Parts: sequence; C-alpha cells; structure tokens
Amino acid sequence: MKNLRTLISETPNHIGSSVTLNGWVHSKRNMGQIVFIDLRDGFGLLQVVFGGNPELQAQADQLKTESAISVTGKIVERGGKNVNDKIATGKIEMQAESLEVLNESLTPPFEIDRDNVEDEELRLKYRYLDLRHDRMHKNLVMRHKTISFIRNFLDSNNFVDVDTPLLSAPTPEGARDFLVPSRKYADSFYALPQSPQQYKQLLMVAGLERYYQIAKCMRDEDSRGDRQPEFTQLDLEMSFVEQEEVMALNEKLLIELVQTVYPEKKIQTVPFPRISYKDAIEKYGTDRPDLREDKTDDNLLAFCWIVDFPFFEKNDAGGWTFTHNPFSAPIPQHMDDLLGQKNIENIIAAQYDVVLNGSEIGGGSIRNHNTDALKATLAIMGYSPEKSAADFGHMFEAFSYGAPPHGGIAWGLDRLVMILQNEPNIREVIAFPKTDKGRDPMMESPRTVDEKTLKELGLQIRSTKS
Ligand code: AMO
Repeated sequence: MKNLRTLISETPNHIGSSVTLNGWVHSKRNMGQIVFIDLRDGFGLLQVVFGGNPELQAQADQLKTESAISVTGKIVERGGKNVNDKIATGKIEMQAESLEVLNESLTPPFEIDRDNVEDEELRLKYRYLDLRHDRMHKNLVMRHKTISFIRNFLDSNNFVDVDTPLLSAPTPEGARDFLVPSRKYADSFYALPQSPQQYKQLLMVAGLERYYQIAKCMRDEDSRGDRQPEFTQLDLEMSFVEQEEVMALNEKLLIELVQTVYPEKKIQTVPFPRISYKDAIEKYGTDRPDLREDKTDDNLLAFCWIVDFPFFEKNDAGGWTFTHNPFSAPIPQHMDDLLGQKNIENIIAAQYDVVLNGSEIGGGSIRNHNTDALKATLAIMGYSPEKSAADFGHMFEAFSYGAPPHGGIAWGLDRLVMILQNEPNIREVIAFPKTDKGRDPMMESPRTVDEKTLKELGLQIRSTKS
C-alpha cells in the first residue's frame, strides 16, 4: 500500500523511516554517480538523493524542473560536511526508493528561484509561477497570518464580521466609480464600492455597534506603487465612541499584531506620536512623514497619527470640497460653525490618519450621525437640497431613526503588509494584482465583449478611441 503523504516540514520527525513526499522539482544536479533533486512543497525544501539504482537514477535524470512528482524513500541524517544550515531541513535528506511523475512541467518562462524578474507583464501573465517563488509564497502566508491575527483580536473585542454588497450604487466618495451595467434596468448601473463606508454606517443604525470586514474596494484611479484599482481594507466601525476610543483600539491592535506576527520588528515610539496636520505640513512638508530614526533598518516601524485635518479644502473650481469624506463630523467645538456654515476654512474634522514609515496605512473619522450636520456639509460643498436628497436621501432617512453616534477607520491592508514584508510595492503582496496600467495579462482583462452581450445590456460602444 502507498504511504500517506508526509509534508516536507515534518520530515525531521521521520529520520530512519520511509515516507512519501509530494511536491515540485525545485532543482536538479547530476553528479554522474548520483542525481540530486531539491524537492519543494508548500511547506519546505528537501534534498532527495538518487544513487545506487541505475534505473531510478536515469528516471530522476529525466525530470524537468517544476514538474509535480511523488517520491518515496528513507529520511536519513546527512554527513557532517554535507549539512546545509541555510534551510530548515538541511541536516537531513531522503534516499529515494521510487519516483512517480504526477505532472510534467514545460520549461517555465522565467526561473522560479530567481532574485528578480524585471518584466512585470511576464510575471503577471504567469502569476501562478511567479507565486511559486519563496519570497512571494512567504508574502501570501504572512498576509494570511496578519489577517488571521486581526480577525481573532476583533472577535475577542466583540466585533462582528459582516460582508456588504459589491453591487452597490454610484457615490461621490472621492474617486471615480467602476460601473456595472444592469441588464434588467437597461439605462441603469450598479457601482462597485470604493469602500463599504455607507453600509458600515447603516450597520450602526441597525444596532450592530461593532462591525468589521476585510473588504474589497474598487476605485477607478491610476495605479502607483502603493495604489491598485482593486485593493483590500480592514474596515471597521463602532457606535457610541469618541475619537480617542477608536484610535486607542487601533493602536493596540497594531502593536499586538507586530509583537505577535512580526516579533523581530521594533516599534520606534509607543504610544504612537500624534501630529496635527498643520504641524506635519510645516515641519515635514507632507501629511505622511517618515519618522524613522534609521531608514536603513528593515525592522524599524515608525507609526504616527495625523490629526486635526481641515474639514474642507478649495477645489479647482474655487468651491469647497471635503478632505476625507462627506460623512465626517467636525471636532465637537466646531459643530456650531459647521451647522451655521461659517468659518469654513477653520473647521477641523474629527479625522485621524495612521501613518507608517512614510505611508498612509489608514484613515477614519467620527461621523455626522445627525442629518442636519450632514446636510450642512453638503450645502457647504454647493449641493442643492435636491441633489443632496438624490445622492444621500437614504442616509438622511436612516439617520432619522435614532442613529447612534459612531465612528471608525479603514486600513489599507496591502500597504501595511507591503511595509511589514519590506516590499517596494503592493503588487508583491497581492495574489493577483493588476499592472500599473490597470490590466491583468493572465486573464486578459479588461476585454471587449460581443455584440449580443452589449445588446442585452442596452449598450453601444461609440468609439474605441477616446
Ligand atoms: P480612505 O479612502 O482613506 O478611507 O482609505 C483607507 C485606506 O485605504 C488605503 N487605500 C488604498 N490602498 C491601495 N490602493 C488604493 N487605491 C487605495 N486607496 C486607499 C490607504 C487608506 O489610508 N471609508 C474610508 C475609511 C473611514 O473613514 O472609515 C476610506 O475608505 O491606506
């Protein structure tokens, strides 16, 4: 009978026994008398030795790298000088007794065990091979550990994970919406959410009190190193809270996350420094300063909070627009100015951003839970009562049923994991990202669709040139 499969990470517990390993041919060396294979599975790497059996050796010599194989043999200790301290299983090896090729691989378009492949298009076209690389594999595992820690922490703090719709309504949240044409309502569109902002506030009206979600957000904006059209937030919202409580909970979560999942890293200053927006701009010329005392240290984390943001700023047309989102409240002492629509340039929002090593990794605010404050915000921005009602009528209505005071935050999870993993851009920590031109070369998206589909949706392409 065939052995049950053993994971490579478990092989040190099987010295002296015969086991079966499944995995990929990481590399192969033919030394004449002996063929060596480095076998890789999802959990480790082990040297497999084919010697003493010419038939088996010839079979091993035929193996192509990256083929999926199953190999049975005895786990033995390596002789002193053959120990490889670089890998966890470097003190042992397998003496192969039999070999089965489960699926042969073509020659990969780039070397899996390489330091870097410059061609981003090629990497993304063959992302499933790119992800076989140890560094990429680790990035996904650490991303998972980070999310898993967050979930456990929030779970033990009475947060409820609620998923909210992806087919939503167009909203003026700041970026451009991705639209989804509706077949049943041929002149109408859903929009993919830029964030679950409105839903999470509606969940507060619904009495959830503490909500979170690892949420997909879609924004039709140009990609950059730290920006993707589709990204992931840790989104959370709390009822009956003030700014201090939201900040304290998030600071605790970030500190415990680092201590548990990244114990080798050092947080430069605890509690996190708090800097007003005005001071940050004056002193550092940016609202996301990099406060690290030693920028060459991969393991140094300099968090800070940026607070006291101006609520409004002038837009290109000379009118007022919000700096964060229209749902933010002013700090309590500026509520009268907001309601009276006066002193607009001096109104400070109850908003807080969390910055890490020069990157904005999160932002949130206390919200306007009463309709008058939200209406005043929209009026300052030049919305007519009709336009306000058309865009936000459902929020006004919801808030008029005893909406509790509430506030929250969203972290850019990809950005946080990028920094924790010392990666230069967020594509390295996202399994299937888009290129910097917003394309997926593997799925070939976006794509054109046929005439019949367009017709069903009531759409007509006017021109392929813009
Ligand atoms: P905001 O728009 O500031 O707030 O987003 C929160 C955090 O999400 C990250 N982020 C992005 N990451 C990758 N690609 C992008 N295109 C991208 N855009 C934003 C940033 C940012 O700090 N609903 C509010 C949150 C709230 O008020 O609770 C919101 O979405 O790290």
